[in-house]
Amino acid sequence: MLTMEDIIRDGHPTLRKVAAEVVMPPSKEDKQILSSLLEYVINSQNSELALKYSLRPGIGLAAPQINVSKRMIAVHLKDENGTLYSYALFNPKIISHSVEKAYLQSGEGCLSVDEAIPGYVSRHARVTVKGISLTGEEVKLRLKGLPAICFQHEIDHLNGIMFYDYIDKHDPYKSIEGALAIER
Ligand code: K1U
Ligand code: NI
Repeated sequence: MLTMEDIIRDGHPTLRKVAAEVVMPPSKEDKQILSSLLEYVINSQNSELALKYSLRPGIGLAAPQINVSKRMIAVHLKDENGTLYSYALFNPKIISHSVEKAYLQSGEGCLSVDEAIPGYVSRHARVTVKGISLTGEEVKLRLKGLPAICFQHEIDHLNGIMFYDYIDKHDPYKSIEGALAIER
């Protein structure tokens, strides 16, 4: 079981690397790593387990955050309608996206960043993501709202990009023209 001790923090070089594709079919070890990412996110949203193991709550996690530079992510969250998005994917890829932008009104956080970094993070409002599930099926997801933002945040981790890279240093709350503001 993963804990916060397994999560590397900002400044670690792995967080700035482009992660390698996972060779298909995945090895037993890669499947185990991907399952452990999803398990962390689910456990972290369980208040009893979060308290017992000092887990910081998260809605997503990417393999580079546990110092594994391979293209694997897990996401576990509900959208504004209560629909659950619970996915563990190998080699996730954004295959198309909207021109329209969106941002989280409350800003973003990251389990690899211990302090809050205020500001708007510009994202695509809608994305289509493809990837391979733990059972080997190809998954294609059309996403908007918080799920779209979360998948973009996690896929950025696979490319060495941190959420604060998008924040304007001089004006963190600079308005993003035509962008949708998303509440959570
Ligand atoms: O990748 C990570 O570091 C996890 C990160 C993902 C994320 C945050 C904000 C926007 C998009 C993606 C987190 O989960 S930070 C914690 C968080 O946002 C949250 C935790 C519990 C409930 C609701 C939100
Ligand atoms: Ni993050």
